[in-house]
Amino acid sequence: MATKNAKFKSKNLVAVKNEKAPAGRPMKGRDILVKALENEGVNAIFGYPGGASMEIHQGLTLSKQIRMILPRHEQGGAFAAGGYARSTGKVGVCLATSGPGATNLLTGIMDAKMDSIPLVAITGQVPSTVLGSDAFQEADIVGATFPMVKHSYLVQSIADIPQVIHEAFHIAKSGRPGPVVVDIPKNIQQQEVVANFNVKLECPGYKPNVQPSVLQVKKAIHAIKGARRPIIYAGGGIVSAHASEELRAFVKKTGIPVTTTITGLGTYPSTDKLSLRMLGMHGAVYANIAINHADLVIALGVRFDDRVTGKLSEFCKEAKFIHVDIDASEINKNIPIDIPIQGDVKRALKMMSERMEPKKNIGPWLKQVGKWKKEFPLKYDLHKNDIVPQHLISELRKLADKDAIMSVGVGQHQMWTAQFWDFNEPFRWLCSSGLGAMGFGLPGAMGAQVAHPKRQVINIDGDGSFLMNIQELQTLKVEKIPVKNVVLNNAHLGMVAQWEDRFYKSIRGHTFIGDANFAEIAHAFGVKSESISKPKEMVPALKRMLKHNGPYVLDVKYPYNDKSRGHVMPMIPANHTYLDTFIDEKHTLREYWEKQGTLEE
Ligand SMILES: Cc1ncc(C[n+]2csc(CCOP(=O)(O)OP(=O)(O)O)c2C)c(N)n1
Repeated sequence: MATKNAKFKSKNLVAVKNEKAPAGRPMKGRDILVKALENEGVNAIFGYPGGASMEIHQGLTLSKQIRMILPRHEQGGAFAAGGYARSTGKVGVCLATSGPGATNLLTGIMDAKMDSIPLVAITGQVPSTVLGSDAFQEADIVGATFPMVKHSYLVQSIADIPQVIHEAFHIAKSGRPGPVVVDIPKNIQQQEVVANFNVKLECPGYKPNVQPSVLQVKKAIHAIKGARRPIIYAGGGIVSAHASEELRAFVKKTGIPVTTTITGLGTYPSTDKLSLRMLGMHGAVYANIAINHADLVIALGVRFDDRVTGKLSEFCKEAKFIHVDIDASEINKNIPIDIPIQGDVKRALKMMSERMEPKKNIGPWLKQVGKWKKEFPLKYDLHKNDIVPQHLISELRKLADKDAIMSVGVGQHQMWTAQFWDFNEPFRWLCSSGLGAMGFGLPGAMGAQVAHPKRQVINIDGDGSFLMNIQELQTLKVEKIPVKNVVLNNAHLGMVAQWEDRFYKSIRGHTFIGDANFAEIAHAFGVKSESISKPKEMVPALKRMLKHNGPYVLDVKYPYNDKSRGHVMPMIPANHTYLDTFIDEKHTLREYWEKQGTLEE
């Protein structure tokens, strides 16, 4: 990723000053900031005040364009800004005071970095006159976020504010999107100047190339024409590039099957015949078998994450790779690429589609892929007395609006939702994927609901994850944000307990958390709620939740301690290959094929 950090602004980012002094009345720095944000089209900010940022909050009270949402923890604000961005494709904005306020943003900033989410995090800073003196609530937030951001600014002159904000938004959303920090000392917020909003972009060191090379595209087309077992491996880059339509057109034209990463869910309809749903550690068995039997992998906006590849040296040993990515540093990072295409994946797909004809030589491959799909479906068993989470997710999918936006925490519930929800469109799936940050679900959903007040926004959370930002229930209540929360409450840190069962002889190393009654907690926040535990209660309770026109918490109690239902299956243990997939609780794919006499290694 092209990153630049400037604790003190680098020469090439010094504000472009107009020759003539601007006309107009003097404005405070805080008001210049608010106007600059309005000029970027900002309509919501998730911000928590303090001494070094209250000046900005005063400015925001005067804005007619910007809705200020007060989260109850800065981490909630940063995740909410991420949820806003993930559901719109626009830049999410969060705001915090200096010191502890700023440091509380870190996890949300890192989450945006890992999943390439456009985010601008604004922090108040101690006055520039005392910077570096360990002043009260001073923290070097530019330094602390250095490895997490795409760029950062410590504003040193009030005159720079319009330029800095314009650049920050441009950098956050262009090329490979990511987080940008803007740190503004309090005295600069309070100074006055006649501002110049007529700013131009002057970033000579940052000009991401978007145009794919025609020569490389031609090479890719040649390889695709010749391939007999091609597969598309699509990721979050398709979402960032708004390239889902182009992906669908390319698949329609070529007939090549598609598997997606967890961030790529929704870029291709998961119920389509050519969809192989999600691949990787908890992906569909057939997706992992297919990609490992492919002769050509067309990787689009992906980063060959270890949760996808498993043991790198064994990943897709028979395949050639085409890799399209806007970020040159991703190409050849984990896997040597045969045909690299650096550029905008939307453009690359258009160029390839224009020059492609339908593939006629992949009939046997599609037949084989179809067989695997039939043989290894994603499945679960029902239980007479207990609610089965996968079943609940499938039932909720039937009851929810088709364009509902889904948010999740991190753990088993997250993987079950990824497996059993049908995703048809991008920007409807909010999931801390690369960072895997528990606590994302509720505030992530909150941010999306602010962006889409009329849409259904549902958070399927784990009890452990929900507890990490449970204070945001108060925000939902006070701000009238009608997020629906389903807490899959197994009294455990389920995913870690699953690893304990599989790799540590079920010794519980602090993974039992106790069975809280989340309905009662929600009630105390003034949020409507219900607690259920019996299968027959499930559908009526889900209906009641969806019908309610305010925020809601449905506490779903189910037992963890039944191995035959308690684990997320299938599972490829970390750093293993698709042959080591546990296709059920006890058996690997290797064992299954050995027994059938069909194993070839
Ligand atoms: C902030 C944070 N801390 C720790 C972890 C490690 N971790 C991954 S999954 C998990 C358990 C999640 O439990 P819960 O939210 O109850 O969901 P479940 O797995 O039971 O569905 C933990 C502790 C994490 N991903 N994020």
